[in-house]
Amino acid sequence: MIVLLIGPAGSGKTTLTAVFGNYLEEIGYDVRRINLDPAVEELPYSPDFDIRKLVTLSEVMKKHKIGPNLAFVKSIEEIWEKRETIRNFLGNERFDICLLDMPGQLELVLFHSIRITDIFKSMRTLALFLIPADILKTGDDLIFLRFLFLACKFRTGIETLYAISKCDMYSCDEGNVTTELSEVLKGVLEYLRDTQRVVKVSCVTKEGFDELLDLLHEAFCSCGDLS
Ligand SMILES: Nc1nc2c(ncn2[C@@H]2O[C@H](COP(=O)(O)OP(=O)(O)OP(=O)(O)O)[C@@H](O)[C@H]2O)c(=O)[nH]1
Ligand SMILES: [Mg+2]
Repeated sequence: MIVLLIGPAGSGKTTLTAVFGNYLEEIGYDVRRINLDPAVEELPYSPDFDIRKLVTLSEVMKKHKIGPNLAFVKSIEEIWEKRETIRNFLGNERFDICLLDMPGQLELVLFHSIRITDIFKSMRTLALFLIPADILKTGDDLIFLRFLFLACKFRTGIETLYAISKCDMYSCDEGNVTTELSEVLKGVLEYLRDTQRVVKVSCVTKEGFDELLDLLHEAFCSCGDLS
């Protein structure tokens, strides 16, 4: 099985790849570790496949003379072009579990027109979404993170599970947080029931600006009707 470790920046994907990988080996699993982060400088594990042999963020920045954010977008395109190399590696290896350490830029998983997770889709793949305990304090946080998790699940089309990471550092009693949930859910349902008309804007033709301005004003209007 292949496990894609996804989650917000700094949620512990790389550390889990190292430490959980060691744990799995200790209990007899044949483990592979893949680094798919073109920006990482140092890894706490020795990758069996390292995307930096094919693409690095610094090279992409230099080549295109661009900053790190756009370079990340471009590096996803380059990884996609080289996807057969990754697929061949996986196809030729025999393992019980392959831990795949994804980049922290969640938007690259979610919002890029290329879904790099498609590289692994036809294989026996799960995604594990890490929710770092430090940002899980209230019911609101839980709702937000669950939506983010669901967004990953729908966007990738890969069976996705979630785990709370770094729970040694922070109290992460999801039970406490869940007690606030029903109140928050009521608010979410209200929010989803709201119908807001769709406004389309273009910065080239400047179309839709009047409608956008109307919408912004109406948000503060006592009638509260954005339909
Ligand atoms: N206390 C504690 N610290 C952790 C744990 N997991 C990760 N960390 C720390 O959190 C920081 C970020 O961990 P990483 O594993 O690099 O996180 P990441 O999700 O790979 O980060 P990006 O790739 O930059 O998105 C590091 O300083 C880790 O040592 C954990 O379970 N407990
Ligand atoms: Mg990492």
